[in-house]
Amino acid sequence: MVDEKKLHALREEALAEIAAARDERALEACRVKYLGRKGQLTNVLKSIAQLPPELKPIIGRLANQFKKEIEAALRQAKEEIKKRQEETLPGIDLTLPGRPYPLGKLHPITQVMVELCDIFLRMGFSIASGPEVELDYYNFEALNIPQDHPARDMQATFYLSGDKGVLLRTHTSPIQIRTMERERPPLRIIAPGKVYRCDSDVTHTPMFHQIEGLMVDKDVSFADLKGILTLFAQETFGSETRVRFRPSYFPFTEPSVEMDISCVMCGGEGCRVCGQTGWLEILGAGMVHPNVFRAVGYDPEEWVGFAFGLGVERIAMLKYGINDIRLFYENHLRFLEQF
Ligand code: 2NM
Repeated sequence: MVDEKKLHALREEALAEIAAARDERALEACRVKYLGRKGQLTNVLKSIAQLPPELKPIIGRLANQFKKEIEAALRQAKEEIKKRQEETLPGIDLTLPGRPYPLGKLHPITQVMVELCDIFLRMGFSIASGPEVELDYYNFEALNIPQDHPARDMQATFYLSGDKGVLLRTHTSPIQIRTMERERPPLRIIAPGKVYRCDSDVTHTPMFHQIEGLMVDKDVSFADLKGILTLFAQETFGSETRVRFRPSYFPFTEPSVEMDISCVMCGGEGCRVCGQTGWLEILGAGMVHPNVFRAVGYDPEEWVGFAFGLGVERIAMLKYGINDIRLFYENHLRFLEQF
């Protein structure tokens, strides 16, 4: 026969076992033991009918109250076990940092190309482009470099046709010629791109990059050339950079000059990089030759212009203190990742 004392003891036992259960299986065992079809509390509830009438309501009420309490305790314990399992999923530690994600970037030569082009874009120049496979006419003839001109050997050309009429452009000047053929002045353009010369050592690769520029108007002067190229040098190498212009020769400009900057390594004192001169050559330039204007149908009496050309790899080498141009094209990640 159950009495109140036994019933209280049964409740204590059940709640203690539920509290001690570590997993869902242990919890289910508790439920079966007390509330199952043959569970201890179920048996009590079944036996109420045989109790003396005065005990029936007391034991009945108590047993039903305990049943609810045990059911609630089972529910709560189940939820806590589930929560603890979610927090400790095997093999997944949500506090670990993410895996490093290697980012790609632009090639250093492309980075310098963009940087140099931006300087000219800010000064009002527009970007022009053209084919890398060119005709002799655009690469040489229209640039005042006739068939027998020594400048043709100077730029060891890759020819693509037996009659030498088709070639890989040796400079980006044919872009300027094509642009002048298409458009009337005033003109202010830069021509960035790949160029090809049969040449290979620590300072030459068979393919390299050039940026050439051209400004044509009624009243462009050599002073404009000096002003724009001085500003370009100071934007590229720092505002303390000094420049000097030396007389030179190009078939497509007259007069022609080469521009030097004060040495980026020693600041002009003289060092190994500048060969103790304090100066570094960075570009060639000049006033466009009247024959070039005639070739594109501009009247040389009406229009004047200046043009310039520079090698992007050379500027990148000076900017970053690199002594072998081939490093740019060996594609070693430990080199490329530094930029
Ligand atoms: C240079 C140096 C001087 C040049 C000239 C032209 C054109 F098409 F307008 F005649 N384009 N680029 C030029 C002038 C290029 O490179 C060292």
